[in-house]
Amino acid sequence: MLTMVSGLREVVFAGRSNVGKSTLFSSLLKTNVRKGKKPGTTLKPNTFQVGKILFTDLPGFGYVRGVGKDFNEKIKDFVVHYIESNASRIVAAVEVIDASSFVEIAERWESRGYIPIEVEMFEFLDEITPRVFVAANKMDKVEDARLLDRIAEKLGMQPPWENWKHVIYPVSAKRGEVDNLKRDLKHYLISSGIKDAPKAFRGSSGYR
Ligand SMILES: Nc1nc2c(ncn2[C@@H]2O[C@H](COP(=O)(O)OP(=O)(O)OP(=O)(O)O)[C@@H](O)[C@H]2O)c(=O)[nH]1
Ligand SMILES: [Mg+2]
Repeated sequence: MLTMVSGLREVVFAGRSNVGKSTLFSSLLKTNVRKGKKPGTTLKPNTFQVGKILFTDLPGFGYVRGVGKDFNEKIKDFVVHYIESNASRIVAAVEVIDASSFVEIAERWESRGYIPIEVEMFEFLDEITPRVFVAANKMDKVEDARLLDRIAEKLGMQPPWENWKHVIYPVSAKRGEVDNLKRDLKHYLISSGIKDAPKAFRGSSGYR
């Protein structure tokens, strides 16, 4: 049970390396964080705070070229530990996935007998945070939108994906096509009593 004291509240952005977390963070919010051409650009959290709402862009877990397996494990442990230790103030998590490669990567893991790391992360976030928004990013690279059904299925949601529009948000952070996610995240935060929330988002000024 969350104690709704007047302290800081937090929204975390999590996901594999290179899925576009930092790009999405900057296209939703009135801030510019470092984005990279190379995976592993964000090695420590970027934060953006407006009043009592804190947004955190976490480092990407999963395979990061050139840094070795131990380092990757450390990032994943860091992310899990960060979320666990801040759970009392986290009101939502945005799990960013690369919609154009998610299914293929998940199936590769499954064929080796593993639970895909992004599925595991979704289940973890779903359990520990009050609300998870899955940002299915890089939709500009997806030719057949039915791929979203397969993404939903991998995450344990019965297709069609349209039945899960309050969970799965197809976006293109690079093109700034994020209005669906922006609207629902903003409304969710307002309805959670976070009056500073609207001021944090791009294209919105002041209270509403
Ligand atoms: N095509 C396409 N590319 C995108 C989109 N969003 C981000 N990218 C690209 O994906 C690459 C990684 O973006 P980042 O925002 O740095 O990804 P990240 O998830 O923060 O990466 P880490 O910090 O390494 O975890 C960059 O080259 C972005 O330009 C998108 O919507 N479409
Ligand atoms: Mg990043």
